[in-house]
Amino acid sequence: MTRGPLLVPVLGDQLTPTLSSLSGCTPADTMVLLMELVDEATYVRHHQAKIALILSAMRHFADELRADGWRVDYVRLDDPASTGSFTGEVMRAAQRHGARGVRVTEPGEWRVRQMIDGWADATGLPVEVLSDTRFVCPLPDFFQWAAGRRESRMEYFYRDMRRRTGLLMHGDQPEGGRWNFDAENRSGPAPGLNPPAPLVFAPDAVTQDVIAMVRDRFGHHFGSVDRFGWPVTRGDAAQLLNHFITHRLPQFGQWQDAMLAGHDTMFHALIAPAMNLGLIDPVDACRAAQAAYQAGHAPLAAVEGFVRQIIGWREYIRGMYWLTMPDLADANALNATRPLPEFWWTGETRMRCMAQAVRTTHDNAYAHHIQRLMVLGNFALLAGLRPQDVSDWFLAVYADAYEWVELPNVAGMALHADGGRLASKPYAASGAYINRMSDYCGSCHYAVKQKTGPQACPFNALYWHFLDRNAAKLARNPRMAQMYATWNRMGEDKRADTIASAEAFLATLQPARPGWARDTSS
Ligand code: FAD
Ligand code: DLZ
Ligand code: SF4
Repeated sequence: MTRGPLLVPVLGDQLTPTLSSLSGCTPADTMVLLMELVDEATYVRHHQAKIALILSAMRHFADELRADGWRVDYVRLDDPASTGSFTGEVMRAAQRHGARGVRVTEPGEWRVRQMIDGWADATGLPVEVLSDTRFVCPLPDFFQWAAGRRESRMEYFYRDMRRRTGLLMHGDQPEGGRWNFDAENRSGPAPGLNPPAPLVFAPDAVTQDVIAMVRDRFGHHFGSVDRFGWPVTRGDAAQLLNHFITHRLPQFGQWQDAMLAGHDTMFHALIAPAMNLGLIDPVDACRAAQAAYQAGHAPLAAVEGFVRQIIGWREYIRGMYWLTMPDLADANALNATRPLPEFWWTGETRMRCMAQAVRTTHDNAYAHHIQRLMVLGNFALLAGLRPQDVSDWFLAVYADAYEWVELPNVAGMALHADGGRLASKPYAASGAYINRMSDYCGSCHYAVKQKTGPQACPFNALYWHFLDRNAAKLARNPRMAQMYATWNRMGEDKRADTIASAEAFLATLQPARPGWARDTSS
């Protein structure tokens, strides 16, 4: 019988010392395995900065574990013997160390779960898969919560999470007497609004090495590493969170939905990349925000808004991912078939809002929530872009993108491709919304107030085109009734003009060249 160590593979987004797979293990009896993998960098062609972030954070985490006394086997990307895949490397490591078994925390992605489910056969060893305790809601609890309901809406789930964590609670009652202060969190930008500069971290020697390797191996991927400034250690991530709590949280709520040209981060926290890697604990982040409220530093509406995003939306999105996979990956309830346009990769468009969103995505591997939902997502919804193309794009380009959080946001929240399981109505909006929430439209090539014709803001005619072509699926939704009533009241000529205008715009869209998101050579 083999008496070697227990092999504990730690995946690239499991960089947490209290990870369930490590808890209860003793360093002397355990071999931790971290793997830099070509397959993971290329199954979609991730943004260069995202690859640099993950690999640098992995290298720093290996050092952190070694400093805590763990034995770490670290497979580098350029290891000539590497197979490039999770399964291949677990098999090699199991042999190398004569492992007696494998222990792993459940992964974030369906695709990786399928691989792990094959490890027992591949290695001939017992494989234990443990729950990811870095989330507030264990998956079985989410499934049970969803099973008893006709509609599994976020708001009710969120209240359960408030009760479960005790965040912003007085006994069983919500702080301030209300669960939700969303209505106070929707202001358009005020004149002179000047968000604070984001905190950026100069790459240390480890990150510089990784950046050089990424330029060399993945320089043809979308994006740039020229302005890389993400935190890659637990200490830097804590500093980023503190910076947010001190300088941004007090105004986060009020300007949460606002957009300003050139201000790529507004008052947002910028913590999702670090949190999704495991460098920031979600509940700790919420407690820090709660403490700021208790100290009188930040208003309740801002703090509640922040807490809702994390223990509400983030947890709910994860639950919905595992509840609806694998079907969610192919969902296309609105039969949207238009290919992703090339300008999503090049940024070459005269639509100023879209150009701003693609530029910050390219430069920083980041765009804030309203750019993702109400500019990019809204465009994809109205133009009828194919959900799988849109999802590949979102998965590739953002530093915080892993399928468990990207796919439900794209297919469910932005595109309504899940038929409304996640959101009760599509987030569809015309140019007026973007004009109200941003300063983009004033110097755009297009006229936001013009409804039809080549100079008109494309969102305007596209909005009605979307409603018209999806009437059979959406007109009976009570939350859409007013929009359909307005459309039906419009004169025949005006409607025909609107449809023609939208179709003229759609005809100008050049489909993206193959190979941006996925390798199409084989
Ligand atoms: P803030 O705006 O400061 O919010 C604070 C935190 O709340 C975030 O860090 C995040 O952890 C959490 N949060 C807020 N909204 C959501 C949400 N809808 N789902 C999950 N967590 C949320 N988030 C990702 O982490 N990865 C993704 O790949 C991703 N893809 C998205 C795609 C679309 C189409 C949309 C509409 C949203 C997506 N989001 C994604 C959610 C959200 O936009 C990002 O979490 C946020 O922009 C990250 O920036 P921040 O840390 O500055 O967030
Ligand atoms: C996204 C990513 C990348 C680019 N590289 C690695 C890697 O080299 N090694 C690794 O363990 N994980 C990587 N990841 C994250 C995985 O693709 C995967 O998304 C997560 O482990 C979630 O299942
Ligand atoms: Fe975007 Fe239309 Fe405004 Fe131009 S006019 S920035 S396309 S919403």
